[in-house]
Amino acid sequence: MSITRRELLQGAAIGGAGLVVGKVAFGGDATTTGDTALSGDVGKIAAERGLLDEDVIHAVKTFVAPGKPSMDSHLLFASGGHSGQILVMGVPSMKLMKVIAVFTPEPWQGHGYGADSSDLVMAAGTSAEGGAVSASRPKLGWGDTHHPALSETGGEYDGRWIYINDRANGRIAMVDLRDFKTKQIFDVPNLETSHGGCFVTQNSDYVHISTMQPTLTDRSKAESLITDYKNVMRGYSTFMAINQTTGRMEQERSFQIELPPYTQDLADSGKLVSDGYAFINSFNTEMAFGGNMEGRPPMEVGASKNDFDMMHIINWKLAEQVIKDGKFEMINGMRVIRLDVAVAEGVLHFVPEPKSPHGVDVSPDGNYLCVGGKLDPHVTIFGFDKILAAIESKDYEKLDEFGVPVLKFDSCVAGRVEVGLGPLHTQYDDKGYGYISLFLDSAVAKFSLGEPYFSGEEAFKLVDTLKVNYNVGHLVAMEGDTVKPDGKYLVALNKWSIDRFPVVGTLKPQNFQLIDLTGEKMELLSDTPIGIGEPHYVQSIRTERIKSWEVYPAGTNPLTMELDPNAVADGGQRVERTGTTVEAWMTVMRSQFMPDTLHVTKGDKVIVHLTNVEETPDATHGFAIPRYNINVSLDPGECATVEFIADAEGAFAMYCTEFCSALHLEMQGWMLVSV
Ligand code: RUQ
Ligand code: CUA
Repeated sequence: MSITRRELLQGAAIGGAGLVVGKVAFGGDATTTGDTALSGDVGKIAAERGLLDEDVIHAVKTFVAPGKPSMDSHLLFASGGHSGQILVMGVPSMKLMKVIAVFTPEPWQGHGYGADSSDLVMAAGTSAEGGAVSASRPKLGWGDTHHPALSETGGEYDGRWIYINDRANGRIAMVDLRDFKTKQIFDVPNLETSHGGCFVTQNSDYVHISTMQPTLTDRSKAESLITDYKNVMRGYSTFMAINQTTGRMEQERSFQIELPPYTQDLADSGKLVSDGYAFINSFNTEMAFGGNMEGRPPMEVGASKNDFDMMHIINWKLAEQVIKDGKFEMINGMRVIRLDVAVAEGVLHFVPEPKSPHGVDVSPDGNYLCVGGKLDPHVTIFGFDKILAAIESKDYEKLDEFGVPVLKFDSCVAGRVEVGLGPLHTQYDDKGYGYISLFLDSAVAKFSLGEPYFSGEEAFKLVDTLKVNYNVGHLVAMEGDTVKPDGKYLVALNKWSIDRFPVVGTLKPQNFQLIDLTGEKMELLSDTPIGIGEPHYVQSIRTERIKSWEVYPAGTNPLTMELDPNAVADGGQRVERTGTTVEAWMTVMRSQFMPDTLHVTKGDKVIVHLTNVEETPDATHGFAIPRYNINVSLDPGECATVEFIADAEGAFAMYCTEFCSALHLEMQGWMLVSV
């Protein structure tokens, strides 16, 4: 849908674009209102609201009329930052559709309040072998979601699963897109924190994550971080194998590659010509670790000394072979290829990258790697063909202090484009352009790639810049990470929103700005405040690729997506006592629980199997015993189990938390706990 300003003002092409003009007259009336060229009712309303012509055009380009949800051509899956969740939004409407509960308990969906399906997922995510949690504060009650990764087939999104990393604790979660629920949280061994990823390989064989701050390899020697950083700290690049039926990560088939204790930053997967490779940026090759009170420079100074840091080039297909050959060590339950082995086997190479780099993003054809150096005004564009040739001819500049061969910078660079200050992350459209965020300039720069997209004078050129407001981090173009981007729209994820929205307290919302990519110049269409968390990265997918279920087959446990053996059919109800265990099989439907009264003795173990027997989409019921902190959400067809000890006596109200019918308030019951 692309309407020029002229067409819109003339009322032409609108029907063809699928928009209904109805009573609104464009250009039908000769009189204009104020200094707008819009006429009739539209001109009048625009003038009253202080809107300019282009504002109206932008509104028409992004408005989704009531009852026409299909007009959102794409969905965004945005990280929710340290809210620990994923936000689902429509494009171009930019409306929030859903918050998917991931690392943090979320009461609306009953995530983490007693149901087996979410409690088990959350508990499993805190048990890495070799991991440590405080005994006095043992529960990881939050995560810091950063980089979502949609599953891919042949480098295109397939709408099966989405993975996201927990920057805080080095975990990865898997969300099943059949029901938009979190099915697995995996605490990756040997990772204290994470950043590099998530990305999936082009056929979702693996989901990748690497360390951010490196890991202390011997927990019992904390002070050796100060005295012996270079030897006791290590980074890890992790390839978590994905089960192709369930989407779950499988530790036994996964592996890690040990890395020097630099700070591994963003990473991306090779695709097409570079399939089988992974690329991880790093900074702090200085190996600074702060200590300003002890006379050492603060981290920001210590880590910014070198003119070049090192992009890690990992040949993971070769690493698979090294693992097969048994050249690994088991560390905390994970198969690890040691650094010296990775070097000897040719799994790991470095190429210098300028000035504290941040994003590395692989182009749709797989050949270009665009790197933004936070302290360098250029985007540096590496050619994978050049990198491969340099590896093959051993075109090394030197070996770094860990023995890793460093390829010659000049041999690997395809082009450099001066784009502006603070370049970070690159996205791609369908025409061979890259779009890079400029944090310091608060802008987006559009530049051209080289062959086969552009050649000669036209290649590697800055072609447009657009101001955004303000302090932009990531960008997302529609399917802009895939082998076939859609172009059309770009979203800038701005960290600050000064003056853009009404003041809603001292913490202001962040600002997503929607940008039209269909014209020659980028055009800002809308601002959207994000009231939940600090989104870091977003992936976008064509709406039609999502084939979510609307109701579960009766009695489905979301954890297995199969019939739960404890599900009851319509109207079934049963209570059994064995010793001090009371087990109930309960039917949940409009507008009652069956049974609705539970008699237990103080100290009993209570197990309740709940089945929502509804077959109507949206007929979700809740099951809460508030004073026991139990709050379960049961979607139509869903079966869940709650288990607890009845350790407080009294008559406890049970009720349904969703307004499910006219007699929703009547949907309640009692748990009677006697001594
Ligand atoms: S990065 S701070 Cu995605 Cu620019 Cu995490
Ligand atoms: Cu069921 Cu309200």
